[in-house]
Order: sequence, then C-alpha cells, then structure tokens
Amino acid sequence: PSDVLLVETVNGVRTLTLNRPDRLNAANDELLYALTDALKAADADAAVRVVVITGAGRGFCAGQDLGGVSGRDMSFTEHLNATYNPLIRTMRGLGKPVITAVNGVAAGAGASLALAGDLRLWAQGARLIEVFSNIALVPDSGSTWFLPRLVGYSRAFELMALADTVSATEALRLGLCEQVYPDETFLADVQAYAERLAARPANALKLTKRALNAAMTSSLDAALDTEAELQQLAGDHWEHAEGVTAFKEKRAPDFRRD
Ligand code: T3D
Repeated sequence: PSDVLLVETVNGVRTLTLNRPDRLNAANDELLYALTDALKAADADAAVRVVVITGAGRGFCAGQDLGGVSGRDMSFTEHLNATYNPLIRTMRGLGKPVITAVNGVAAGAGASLALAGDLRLWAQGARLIEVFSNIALVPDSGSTWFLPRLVGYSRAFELMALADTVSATEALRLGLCEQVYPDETFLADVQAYAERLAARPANALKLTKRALNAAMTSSLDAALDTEAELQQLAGDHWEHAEGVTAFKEKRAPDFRRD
C-alpha cells in the first residue's frame, strides 16, 4: 500500500482517495498504477458493492504531474498506453458502479477521470477544465469520447479549444454531473448516495452497466440482442426471485444477503 492513494471501506462503499494534495492530486505513475490496482482489487472483493474515487484537499485531480514529464523514458503514446488508458478501461469495465466524487478542480486527465465515472457527484466548489490546449496537447484519457457524448460535438470542441472553466452549476446544466452537494457536507452526501446504490441489486447493476457500455457504440439491433442475452443472466439470478417475492409480500427487497 502506498500513501498516494488512501483506501477505506464503509458499508460496502470503497472510497479511493487520490492523496497528493499539495499538487492538487496531479497524477504521477505511482498514483495511476495504485489507482488501477485498487480498482481491480475492489472488483474482486465481495464486500465491495460500490467504488468512489475522490481527491484529498482542495483538488480532485490536476491531470498529469507536469513535474515528471521532461526526462521521461517513455513516449507519450507508450505512457498513455501504460498508465491512463488501462485506468479508464478498468473503470468502465468494472463490474461495480464507479462514482467520481469531484471535490475540487478536475483538469486535463483529471477531467477525463471525472467524466469516466458511471456516476458523477460534484461539490459546489468543484470545476472542470479541459486544460490540455493550454499546454498544446490533445485531450486524452477518454475526454474526446466522453465529453461529446455528454454535451455534443461543438460544445466539447469549444471547451477543449478554449480551456474554459466549467462550474458545478454549469456542469449540472450540461449533464456533466448527476448531483451537486454543498462543499461542507460533500463526503457525507456522497457516502449516503453510494450506500443507496450499494443496497441495489449488484448483479443486475453489473449487467446494466455492461449493456449500457456496449450500447454506447452499437446499433439498436445489437443493443436489443444484448438486452435479451443479459436479461437471461439477470432473470436466472437469486436477486430477481427476491425482487419479485418482496413485491408480492409488499416488503422492501433485501439485495445485500450475499
Ligand atoms: O502521457 C502524458 O504525460 C500525457 C498526458 C497528459 C495528461 C494531462 O493531464 S495534460 C494536462 C496537465 N495538467 C495541467 O496542465 C494543469 C496544470 N494546472 C493548472 O492549470 C492549475 O494548477 C489548475 C487550473 C488545475 C488549478 O489552479 P489553481 O490556481 O487553483 O491552483 P495552482 O496554484 O495553480 O496549483 C496549486 C499547486 O499545485 C501549485 O504548486 P505550488 O505553486 O503551490 O508549489 C501548482 O504548481 C501545483 N500543480 C497544479 N497542477 C499541477 C501541479 N503540479 C504538477 N502538475 C500539475 N498538473
């Protein structure tokens, strides 16, 4: 375990906290590898039902740590393929919901990380900047895929070309986040939201996430086929029987018994 990433589990919610607060949690390789490993460990741990990624201090993540770029012995392509790309793929491929809890500024690859969550909860004081063009780079770590799907092509290009700051209020309006909470109660609000999610049927959510991710790049025909296939896996699972029984017995279902 390394102190660049803090790991805590409460009531089925595993919180991974980026912990380089004096750099606004700018990412070095150690942090990126630790985060990817921690996500895989969370996926494998039956006690974990929901994963939260957040940042220590006043930042969420300021993107690549620019202190370590010059003198690096990897090309940009090699570096992305070794660090950020496996991280983003792991997040989206994870069999559990991943919440990005954006507590403060999310810039560059930190903005991509914020967008890559299945659900995005922001503090009122958080902000997002597609900062890449400030240092004449191309948006990476999935930003070119996530952002136009959320806000449309031209708005995405505008945010990328001008590197304007998106406030939490604007992010909510644009659909870049699902909820905005007060800074003072942010982590407690995130935990309460995550615990609601943790009480939902884990197998059904895993399959729903798989279906949605496939649908993002598929035809309607393919999506209908995927739904029909995954519905069998959901319908054969004990969760489905529990949901139907609970409905008939007019009680709340208990999806946390495994
Ligand atoms: O493979 C590859 O390497 C390519 C991958 C690229 C992915 C990328 O993410 S490229 C984009 C890299 N990130 C940036 O360019 C962001 C740079 N930072 C900023 O523009 C600003 O810091 C922010 C807009 C994020 C926040 O501004 P502000 O005014 O709230 O804070 P600040 O005072 O600028 O920053 C506080 C400290 O964090 C400061 O250090 P100091 O002066 O207190 O010693 C600052 O230097 C440090 N910091 C912020 N961002 C980074 C950083 N240190 C290293 N790397 C950073 N990215």
